[in-house]
Amino acid sequence: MRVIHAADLHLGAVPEKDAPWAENRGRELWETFERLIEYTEQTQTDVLLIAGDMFHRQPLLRELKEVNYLFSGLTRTKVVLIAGNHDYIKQDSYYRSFEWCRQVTFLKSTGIERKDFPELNLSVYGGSYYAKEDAESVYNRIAVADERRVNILLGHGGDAKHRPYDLFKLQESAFDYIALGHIHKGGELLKNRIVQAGCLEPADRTDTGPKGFYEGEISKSGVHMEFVPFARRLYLPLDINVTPEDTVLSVKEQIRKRQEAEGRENMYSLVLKGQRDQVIQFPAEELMRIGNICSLEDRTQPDYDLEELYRSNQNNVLGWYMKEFMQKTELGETELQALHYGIRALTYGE
Ligand SMILES: [Mn+2]
Repeated sequence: MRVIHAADLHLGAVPEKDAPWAENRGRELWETFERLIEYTEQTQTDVLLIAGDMFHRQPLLRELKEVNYLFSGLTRTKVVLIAGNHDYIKQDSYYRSFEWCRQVTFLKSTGIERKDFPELNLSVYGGSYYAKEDAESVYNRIAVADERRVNILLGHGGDAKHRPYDLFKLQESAFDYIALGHIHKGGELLKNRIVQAGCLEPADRTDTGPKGFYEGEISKSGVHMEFVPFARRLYLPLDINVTPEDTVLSVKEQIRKRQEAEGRENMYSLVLKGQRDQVIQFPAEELMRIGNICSLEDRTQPDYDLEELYRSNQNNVLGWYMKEFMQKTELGETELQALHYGIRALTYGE
């Protein structure tokens, strides 16, 4: 059968909401989800697994209705959901009473429950969070009812406070495929067997690298699941190597070119490295105005010839200041930074 395994959609999150170039980021998370449902329909997928944190917080009733509307248009697909630590089933959660369309199975037990799909010879095991944290290792010892069926475990967690699991125990289990969520980075813990889907769309700045879902074939004769990049935008590092020949304008041009090459829609953590001409300073605000830069770190050092500067200033306040640093055999980054700030203050009166 054809399966899509996604997780951590974080609908309702509004990343980068203060960035002028990303006002609609919250909306984009929804659009990517809509796109996923369209894709699921187009590919006539049999099972769509959503391994928790479909919502970033408690879902609103109208949000559940929108999600349900999208699921209700699926002509072939069975959707199986669990609640994660972000959208855990709170006392007054709409998850408790919501009536899903026939396509959806919501595994809302606090422990592990099983849902059989006889027409697919499939059993899906899973359960939901009832608190923000749940340190119980619920996934380590689950017995499978019938090994002749395709058995899938749908889980959420993987760190000490969120349903930690022992990879060896999962490996020893009788599950054909273990579809996990929670670790936004994603990855195949065991190829074609134990997989963290990663978040569908980066939900905050720490979610760097490729994002999407896993897709493929699962049957009793084998499992073949592949990562499908699907996010609208990614967070990427952007390192620029500055030389003493560079100016503010030349650096801006380099940033723009790199953004063109790696995708103008992506969001960048900019780091300036190397040596700059001593009269050049990079004004953060001006660089940020290029757009799609979510952080800026200027690690450049001015291109003073320290030895020469020290020699020619030995009898004035600049030399006295430099002496302490120059006597050391090696300077750490912080000391070097302090030395340069001092030189700048004493030389240019800034
Ligand atoms: Mn989570």
